[in-house]
Amino acid sequence: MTSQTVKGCCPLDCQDSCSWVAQVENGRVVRVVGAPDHPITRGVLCAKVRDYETRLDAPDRLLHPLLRRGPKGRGLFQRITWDEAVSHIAERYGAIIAHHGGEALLPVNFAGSLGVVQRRALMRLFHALGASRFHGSVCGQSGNALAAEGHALGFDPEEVAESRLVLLWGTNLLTTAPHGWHFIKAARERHGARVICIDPRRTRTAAASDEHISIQPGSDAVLAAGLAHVALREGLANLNYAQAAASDFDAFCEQVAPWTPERVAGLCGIGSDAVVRLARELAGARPAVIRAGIAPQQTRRGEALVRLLSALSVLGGHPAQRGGGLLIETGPHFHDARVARPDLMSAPTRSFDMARLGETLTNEALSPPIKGLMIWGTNPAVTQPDTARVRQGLSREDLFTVVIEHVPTDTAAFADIVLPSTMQLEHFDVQGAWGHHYISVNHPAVAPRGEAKSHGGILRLLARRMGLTEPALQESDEEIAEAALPVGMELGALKERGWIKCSPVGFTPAPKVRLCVGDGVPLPAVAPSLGHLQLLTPKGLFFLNTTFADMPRHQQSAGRPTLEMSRGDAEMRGLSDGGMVEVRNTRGSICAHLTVVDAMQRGVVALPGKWWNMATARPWSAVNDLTTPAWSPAGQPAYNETFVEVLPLPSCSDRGS
Ligand SMILES: Nc1nc2c(c(=O)[nH]1)N[C@H]1C(S)=C(S)[C@@H](COP(=O)(O)OP(=O)(O)OC[C@H]3O[C@@H](n4cnc5c(=O)[nH]c(N)nc54)[C@H](O)[C@@H]3O)O[C@H]1N2
Ligand SMILES: Nc1nc2c(c(=O)[nH]1)N[C@H]1C(S)=C(S)[C@@H](COP(=O)(O)OP(=O)(O)OC[C@H]3O[C@@H](n4cnc5c(=O)[nH]c(N)nc54)[C@H](O)[C@@H]3O)O[C@H]1N2
Ligand code: SF4
Ligand SMILES: [Mo]
Repeated sequence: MTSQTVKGCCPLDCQDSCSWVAQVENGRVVRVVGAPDHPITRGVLCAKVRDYETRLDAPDRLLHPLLRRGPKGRGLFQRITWDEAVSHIAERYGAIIAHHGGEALLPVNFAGSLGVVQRRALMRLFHALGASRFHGSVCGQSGNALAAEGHALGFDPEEVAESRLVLLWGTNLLTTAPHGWHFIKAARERHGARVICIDPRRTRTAAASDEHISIQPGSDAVLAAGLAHVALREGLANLNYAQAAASDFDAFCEQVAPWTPERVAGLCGIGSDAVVRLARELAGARPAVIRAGIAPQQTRRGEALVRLLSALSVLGGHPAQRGGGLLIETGPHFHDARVARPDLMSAPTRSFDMARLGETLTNEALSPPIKGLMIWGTNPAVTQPDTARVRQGLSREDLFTVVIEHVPTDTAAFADIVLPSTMQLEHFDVQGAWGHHYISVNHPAVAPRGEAKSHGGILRLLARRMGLTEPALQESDEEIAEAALPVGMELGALKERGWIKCSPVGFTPAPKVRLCVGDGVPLPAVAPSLGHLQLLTPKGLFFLNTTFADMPRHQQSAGRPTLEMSRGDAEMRGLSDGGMVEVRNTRGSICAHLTVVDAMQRGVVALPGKWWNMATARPWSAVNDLTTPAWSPAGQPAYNETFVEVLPLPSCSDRGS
């Protein structure tokens, strides 16, 4: 028997970017365990990834290239060889470029794998072809916009251990970035830090906190304005710090002046005394961390929310002390974007917001129209707002679509060609993180299953077949990865050590940031309309967005698509716990099982986990069939501004199709 351990890291779109050790026996991965000596991972992987080796043999794993053999969206394919697939793609892309120009091609990618090779290598091909580009985010674009203005949105999470108050603002940390809890625990033990969680739902994180403040979704910016109001009125603000950090401090004081605790309380669904108490506690902590999630940004007024959270942090002078300040996201000093080699473009090309794919693909006024698509590391037919329009675009007969995937997703069902991608245990990669300061390496533990290829491998094949001679298109995966390392970091050292901490030096907060919300009033994003329920679609414990929803173990752990509703709302509608319901609005309708919960804001329902149709063989399960096609000015999709009705349903199969 041969047995060996291989150092790697988790590629999923999660702030913890864990390092792992794969135990390989006779050429098979028998176990994947958290790296015991990694300062964040500390030997533990989460409920999703603790049996990651089973993902290699997912029952629906894609093992060969496929060619479409039926109407788009049906997922009917026939197996072809790599040679046939590559020829077909080269021919179709070539013809599109000849007739419409390079900009008729569009790559679309998100964070399915955070590895730089898997994520960025293929961009070299599209840059060299003069393809259209993409920008924006389906995740936290409001935060990105404020960071670009110079707001400090993060710091080393290990410093949270020095915090005296942890304000968990719209984050279900124990589910979505569980290793962050190590440092909260340390702050409690060392400094008796209090932990307060602000969330419309009583999540496991809320339950583990010292206090849960249940809030009306979308009203957080108002609460923040109220907290600032009290801090200023009671002389609790750190005026020296705030005046030095803000470009518009006086105007900000005027802006929050009308936001009395009483006025705020009504809009937020919390008591005015709680607003005053929280303001005093936040101002008095030396320092406090405002640890915010992504979900509260996901409205049309996401930028206002992030700006006001930053203002609260500045007003208390929290960033001046170790362990204090706003922490939404942070990453190591790492040049992810360099891997894409934008210099390979001979001239700058047009760029589309990747969070508006439905619009781009159905826009008849585009010149040239998008005629060729390549999608990897994202599942837009399930995750984008207004998925009906995304699917409408993907259904176009004149659109040639290549999807690179691990499993046959709802998006892959629309592809003309599907290419099988390697998984993290099968390829070499290197990655940064968006929740800590470590750069991690991933060594392949086993040979690829079937005919799966790394994205570097796919790049090299396609570039050669398309007659592109640029050396950057033939680099090895290790050479591609190396481009992302900061100056002075040796790939050899990283390969040996597994991870290296490298705190950011590139980002310096602007000397003065703007605290005022542009249009004056931080009103809630939405005024709930009578009789309708606001639908939240938070993250599930056993899925990573849509990933793992096809795995038997994960499905079994997650149970079934479940809608959480407050007892009062359920009684009003005559709905009972465990019953089947239809969740619908003018855009669509899905089925779920009802769970009646006690601690939940009235007027709010939540459907955790991103279920999808191909994985569950349950049609009508994808929540974005219902979400509002709306975006903030910065392009933040407003998933959480969705209103629905909930009706009893004897069974989903009664619905017909
Ligand atoms: N297990 C697991 N972990 C994940 C993911 C996953 O799918 N599964 N996804 C990863 C990704 S891509 C991301 S972006 C992060 C997201 O991480 P989080 O932002 O922490 O995740 P969510 O569950 O979307 O939202 C957190 C909480 O915000 C609450 N919330 C919703 N709207 C509001 C609001 O208006 N105000 C307030 N105060 N609270 C609100 C929800 O009830 C929810 O409990 O998680 C990452 N980690
Ligand atoms: N209603 C609603 N919509 C949401 C959200 C929400 O909370 N509510 N969350 C939003 C957020 S925060 C995010 S980040 C987005 C996520 O949106 P997506 O990025 O589209 O979601 P994922 O499920 O993470 O999709 C990743 C896909 O990449 C594939 N993949 C993983 N690794 C590789 C690889 O190495 N190679 C290839 N080729 N493919 C790979 C996976 O199999 C999976 O199908 O969804 C957004 N949409
Ligand atoms: S999903 Fe997150 S918590 Fe789980 S193993 Fe990966 S990085 Fe760690
Ligand atoms: Mo995300």
